[in-house]
Amino acid sequence: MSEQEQKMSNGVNKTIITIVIVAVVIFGGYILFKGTSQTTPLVSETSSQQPITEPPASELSTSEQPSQQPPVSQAPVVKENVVTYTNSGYSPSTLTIKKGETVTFKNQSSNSMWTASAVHPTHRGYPTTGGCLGSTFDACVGIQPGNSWSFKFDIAGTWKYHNHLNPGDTGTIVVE
Ligand SMILES: [Cu+2]
Repeated sequence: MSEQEQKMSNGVNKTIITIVIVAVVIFGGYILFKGTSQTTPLVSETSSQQPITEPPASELSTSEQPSQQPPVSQAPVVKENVVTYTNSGYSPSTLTIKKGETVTFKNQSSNSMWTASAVHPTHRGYPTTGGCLGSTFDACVGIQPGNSWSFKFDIAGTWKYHNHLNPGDTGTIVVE
């Protein structure tokens, strides 16, 4: 009787110990698995999201800059100094240009336009000689409606002019 009880109690103890060991192993393995499964996704998410979002932003900014630069560099090349003459007179009445630049006088009036340096009628305001009357700043002929006449200003100063055929219409070119 006592031997059987001891055998039975030993058997019960062995199964309890085995269950406890198995439970510890399973529980421990679950904690290890849960611990590693929580830390690894956090590291992989943050490290994988940053490289994906950052490179396209830098690639877009570098690819947009070259396409925006050419129009900016082309704009200063196209510069034209134009004074329009209508039945109301010269417009703009005062035009400021750089030394060496050319001004084109466009006749959009219904009459001829003889642009010439002040002062009527001698035309000697602009300090050059060799013109038909005085200064070379002189169209020396009536420009027909729809046509234009250009003059290159090589001397800095404030130069007044007028329409020799209608001296009341005047304007000013400021050469810097
Ligand atoms: Cu004149």
